[in-house]
Order: sequence, then C-alpha cells, then structure tokens
Amino acid sequence: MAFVKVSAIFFFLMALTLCEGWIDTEHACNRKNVHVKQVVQDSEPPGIAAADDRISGSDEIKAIRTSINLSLTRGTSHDLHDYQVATSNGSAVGPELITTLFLAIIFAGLLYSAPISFLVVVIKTVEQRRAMESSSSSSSSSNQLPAASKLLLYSYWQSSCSWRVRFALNLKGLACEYKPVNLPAGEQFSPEFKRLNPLHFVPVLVDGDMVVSDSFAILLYLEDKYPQRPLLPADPRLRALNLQAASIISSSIQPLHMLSMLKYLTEKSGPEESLSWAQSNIDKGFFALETLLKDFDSRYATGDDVYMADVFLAPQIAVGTTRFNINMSKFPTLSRLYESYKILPEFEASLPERQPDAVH
Ligand SMILES: N[C@@H](CCC(=O)N[C@@H](CS)C(=O)NCC(=O)O)C(=O)O
Repeated sequence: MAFVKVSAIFFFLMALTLCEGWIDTEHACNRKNVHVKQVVQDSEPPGIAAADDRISGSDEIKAIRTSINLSLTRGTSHDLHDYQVATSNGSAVGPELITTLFLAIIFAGLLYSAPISFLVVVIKTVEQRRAMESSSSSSSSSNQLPAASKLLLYSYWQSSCSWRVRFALNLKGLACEYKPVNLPAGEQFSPEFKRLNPLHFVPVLVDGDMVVSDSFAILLYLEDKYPQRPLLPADPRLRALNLQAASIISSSIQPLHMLSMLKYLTEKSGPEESLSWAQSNIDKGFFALETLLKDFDSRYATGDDVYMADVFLAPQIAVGTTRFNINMSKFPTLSRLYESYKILPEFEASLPERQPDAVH
C-alpha cells in the first residue's frame, strides 16, 4: 500500500511539473504571438492582425512569417483565408499538447514506479530471507535461553494441564521458577491463588506483569511472545489439525476427568462409577484423536517436528495409561506417538516425578 501511495504522489508531482511546463510554453507562445502581431501590423495587412489570437507555437509563427514574406514579395495583400491556411496547423495544437502531456505522465509514472517497485521487491526479499534465517537459527538453538522476563509457573506435579506447559517451556528453552500448588491439599482455593485464577485451576503462568491462566492460552501466549521452536506449523492445514487435537484434549477429555469432577462423582455415585465415567470419556476422546491422526506416517502427530498436538497428547496419554488404565491396544497411532515422546529430553524433564513437588 505504501508503494501505491508513493507512486501516486510521484504521478501527481510529475503531472504538476508537466502542467507547469505547459503553462510556461503557453506564456512563451503568447510572447511570440505579441512579437508576430507586431511584425504583421508593421507589414500592414489588416486581416492578419485580427486573427493572430489563434496563433500559438513556433511552427505557426514560422508559417505566418513565410506567408507574410511571400505576400510582400509578390506585392499582394494578405487576406484572412491565406492566413488561416498558413496557420491551419494551429487547430491541432490543443490535442497534440494533451497527447504529449498524457504520454509524458505515463512515461514519468513508469520512470518513477519501475525503480520503486524494483526496490520494494528487493527489500521484501531481503526481509523474508532475514526472517527465515532468524527462525531457522533460533529453532536450531532451542536450548539457548532467550531474553525473557522471569517466568513463574504455578503447577502441580500430577496435573496434566501443567505438564503441557512444562513440556512446551522445555521445547522453547525457557527457564521458569516453579511455584507448586498442592491440589489435593486445596491450595488452589487460597486467597492468594484466587487472585491469580478465580477458577482455582493450575497452571498459571506469570510473565512480568502478565498473568495467564489456562494451559491452551498459556501455550498460545508463549508461541506469540517466544516464537523460537514453533509449536504451530506454518501450513494452515497442519496448524488446524494441531489446534483440533489440542482442543479435543483440553475440552472433551481432560475436563471430564479433572480432580474436582471425579471428587464430585465419587461422592455422588462411588469410586467405581467415577472411574468408569473417566475411562469412557478418555476412550471416546482417544478414538477421535486416533481417527484424526491415523493417516500420518510420521514420528510425531503431524510430521517430524513436535507441535502443539504432541504437547497435549503426550501428558494425556501418560495420564490415561498410568492413572486410568486405558487399554492402548485400540489406539495404535497414539501408542506409536507415545513411544516417540518418551525419549524426548524436553518431555522427560517435564515428567511429574521430576518436579520439585513430586511425592515419591
Ligand atoms: N482448561 C484448563 C483446565 C485446568 C485444570 O482443569 N486444571 C486442573 C489440573 S489438570 C486443576 O487445577 N484442577 C483442580 C481441581 O479440579 O480442583 C487448562 O487447560 O489449564
């Protein structure tokens, strides 16, 4: 858009310059007209002086002079008709000037806009190359700690939602101060924690004066603020798949087996009913994920890089198998993916038993 604006300004300025030139030419012609008028008057024939207003341009002046000279030589007097014939080109002066002006504007536009568009293309190419270089160099050095304000993570070692964030922070090479919130002991209901998250859920991330609760929001925030080692692929289809997988887990699986939900069901219907409720909902969600990802013959969920789907899947599969005894033989794709996650150092470092509040 800036380029179009600049070109338009150049066009306008060029047109203005040319108009000025045209006005100057008119003045010059008028001055020459006055001169011709004097020549004509001095040379006597009265009809010519009356018509000289229609004269403009040097060619016409020459024609008049020739005509006058011829008449004087022949000793005949001018009549208006001869004069009009001699200056008949004068009627084409307007259109010629407009055509010239028009062509000049087009030419000037091309003259100005061609180098500008070339410059714009060069600048854009250089910028794109720089962006690509910086993203590839940052992804290859993911273990370096980027300049970040001190991150605080309110977490519970067995919380799968906190686990996602721990995994993502490790992938991005971001260090954080671990702030344990003991869920079984009810620390999420303390007034201090309520100020951070009125829903009383972990995780909560504090980044300087920014407080973000909800693991999905935290991951998207981290992705925007710390773009190294991207959690979302550039391809819109793969991006959508990653978000879909993440959403299935965060909306349709985890909330149905969270601590407060199971506590409520246990109180109402007993522990067996509560476990069966959790298992049936995890099964349903895993079936949806298996269907979504089964066509990917890749190391991770949507390719050979770890993305958002993997960050959500790894802790969810771990919790499903260890805490709720989900039979993973029904989910070959998810089982294969989990094998790839288990050997990732960033995942290993995020394991519950590796956290400061873990109870062994
Ligand atoms: N949608 C939220 C859910 C958070 C959530 O359910 N956290 C659980 C731990 S995984 C929790 O704090 N539960 C406390 C409780 O149920 O009282 C997120 O993704 O962060």
